[in-house]
Amino acid sequence: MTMLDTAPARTDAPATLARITLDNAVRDAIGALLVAESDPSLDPDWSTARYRQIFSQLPTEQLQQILDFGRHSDTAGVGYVRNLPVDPELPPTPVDGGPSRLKKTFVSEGVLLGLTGMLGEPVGFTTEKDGQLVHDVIPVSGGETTQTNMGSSTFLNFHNDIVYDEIGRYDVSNPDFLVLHCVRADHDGIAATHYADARDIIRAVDERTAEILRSPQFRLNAPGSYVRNFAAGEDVLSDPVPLISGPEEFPEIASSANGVVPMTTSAQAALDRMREACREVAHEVFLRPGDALLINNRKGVHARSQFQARYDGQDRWLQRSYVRRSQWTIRYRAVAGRRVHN
Ligand SMILES: O=C(O)CCC(=O)C(=O)O
Ligand SMILES: [Fe+2]
Repeated sequence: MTMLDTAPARTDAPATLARITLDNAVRDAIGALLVAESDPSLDPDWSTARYRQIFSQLPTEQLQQILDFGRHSDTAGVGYVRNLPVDPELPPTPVDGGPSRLKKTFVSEGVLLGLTGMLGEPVGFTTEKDGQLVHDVIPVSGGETTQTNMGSSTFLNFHNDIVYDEIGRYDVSNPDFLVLHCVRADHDGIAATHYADARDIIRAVDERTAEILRSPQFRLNAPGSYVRNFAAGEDVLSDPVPLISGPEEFPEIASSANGVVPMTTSAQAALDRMREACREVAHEVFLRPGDALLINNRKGVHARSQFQARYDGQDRWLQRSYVRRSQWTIRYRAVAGRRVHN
């Protein structure tokens, strides 16, 4: 695992982690505007317009850095944004997984959707957090060992955020990016978010493994939340897919936290090697309030370490958004009369 602050300088490869730290003055100026805004779920289209206006206060270089992160194939897969404004007062972390009904200000939601708006469009899926644009990622009692965002006591495997889709592919209509924004850290400060970039993974594995990863010998299980809520707990496997695809220089990776089923013994060996490689090359970030991670959901896979949940109102609390560069190509999933997707 590459510790962030001790990562060796790499001269031969593009940096796969970008860092953006706001100046205190910029943080305070943006915070003062966000604290006056109301709950964005009341009128999301108005609010996202307003957040674009507010975040245009970033210095041009930082704005460009975030825009470049969203638009170019050769930029980093993960962006670590720090010193963001925080809410003046925080209610307890909801023990039921949220949303909180006690949150009086909406600074964290504004930061999340403001960053989202620089990468693309926030999207909601009815099968994930009921179509909401702001997802609460909170440990939930009973979910400790699940491969979902309710988990805590087990390592959440390297994965992309995928969505069940009748077309048989879960890696097509899924988000291009996700943003993770830390509202509250875990008690012990040990919960780490990992990101492994497919470019680094490919470099770490041998040619034969890469070749197998590029062949359609794997089936992805649907997300844990889908299996639980919509499939009576039964696995729902995708069509056979490759885990790595696309040009050598700009590979795309697809993997499921809730189970990847290799169809041959060599595919199993390649998957095992890929998982090992993920741990070897991953960036590791311990998110704190005021930190956000911009995650390219195609260039790499992410994971979360174990931590201890206490369900005492002070547990780890992230907010998350799903981002598409365009909603046009997923219009076949549009829910009539609502601006969400099924
Ligand atoms: O909790 C984390 O750090 C990551 C969780 C995750 O994978 C997600 O919310 O998609
Ligand atoms: Fe995830």
